[in-house]
Amino acid sequence: MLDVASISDPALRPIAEKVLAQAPLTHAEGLALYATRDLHSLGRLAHHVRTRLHGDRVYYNRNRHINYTNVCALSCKFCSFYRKRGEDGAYEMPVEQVVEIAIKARDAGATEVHIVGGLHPWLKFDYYTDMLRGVRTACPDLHIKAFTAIEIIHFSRISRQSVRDVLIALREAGLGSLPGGGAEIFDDRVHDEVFKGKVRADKWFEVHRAAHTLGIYSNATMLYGHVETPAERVNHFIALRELQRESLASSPASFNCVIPLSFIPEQSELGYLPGPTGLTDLKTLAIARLMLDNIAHVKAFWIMQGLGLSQVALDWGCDDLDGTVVWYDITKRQGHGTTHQELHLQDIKRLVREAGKTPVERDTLYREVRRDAADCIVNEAPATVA
Ligand code: V47
Repeated sequence: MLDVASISDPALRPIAEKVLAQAPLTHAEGLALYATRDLHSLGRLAHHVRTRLHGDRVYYNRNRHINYTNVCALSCKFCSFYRKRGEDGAYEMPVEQVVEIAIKARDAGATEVHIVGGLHPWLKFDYYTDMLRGVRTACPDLHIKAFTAIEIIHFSRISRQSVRDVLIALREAGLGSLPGGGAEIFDDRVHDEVFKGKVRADKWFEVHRAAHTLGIYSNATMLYGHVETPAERVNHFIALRELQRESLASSPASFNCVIPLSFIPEQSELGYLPGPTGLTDLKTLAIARLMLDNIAHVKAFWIMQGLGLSQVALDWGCDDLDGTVVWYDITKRQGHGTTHQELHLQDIKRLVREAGKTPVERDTLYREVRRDAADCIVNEAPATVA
């Protein structure tokens, strides 16, 4: 049990009382968490919540990220992934190539493919539905988590359909859930400075609200450590908490997890920025856990936080590490400049066990996946773990 009297920063004590009472924290309390120098108490508070929700379990999945194109109509300053049409290194994968990667992933034991790309200026909506159908037909048991809210808005424009109709068409073609990307920071000042040209926060929310209403689960991200302030990060968390409250009031479909993404400046237009420090990483992950009392999981995405810090984060509010990933093109730090960024199963388990926790393989919807000695999934209908 957390001992409030042992907290040395007096500003944290009333917050700790609220955390123990499971009451939602205010904006001012979120700021007090960022301002504190009592780091151990902040970590303990987040760990208390994480342990209450998940015990010593740490979730991971066997997945493949597939980035089908890096051609993008946008030019976000934080992004080193996008290329313009015809530019050196620009690519778009034919549908067959995406399907081939999915088949290899399935054969290697993956339960999920995570498919996202740039806003390609000339691919038609059929390309995306054909891609989903192709993967679903070849691998009926593979969960397809695909397309950020920004891509969904782009599809709505190119196909002249409402967001809702686009989601229905994608689900019909095989879409299982939406990833959390494209959220960046929900703030007009930051938007205009760093990702002008992208739709604003209201559109991101429109997509996730529509998805939840249709029974489609999704995730949520926040890109931190560039030009945003702690106050803007806390606003971002509160906006997510509000939509989650609204979604949970009407349907079980909601945000599965929140993923605070640590900004990697290299090769981007913001390459002159230092990027977040280890303390900003740890504080942001812990504060995400404390502010988002109605989102079950907080993911430390090892690709961006790095393996070392992600392991430490398991004691700072995080209960999920994403997964095996294998190929990742959006940032390349863990791949030493290449897209091959793979975390082997034995390494995930070793990291988790060394942190004194129990590794639990999950599927996209956080149901436990059990396997036999031959690596075949043995649970027919996986049990929900949180
Ligand atoms: O939307 C882009 C971010 C996101 C950089 O839903 C950058 O399970 C850091 O959303 N440094 C895509 N981040 C990744 C994403 C994601 C990742 C893992 C799991 C899930 C999930 C979602 O990457 C983009 C953007 O916010 N990003 N550039 C950068 N230089």
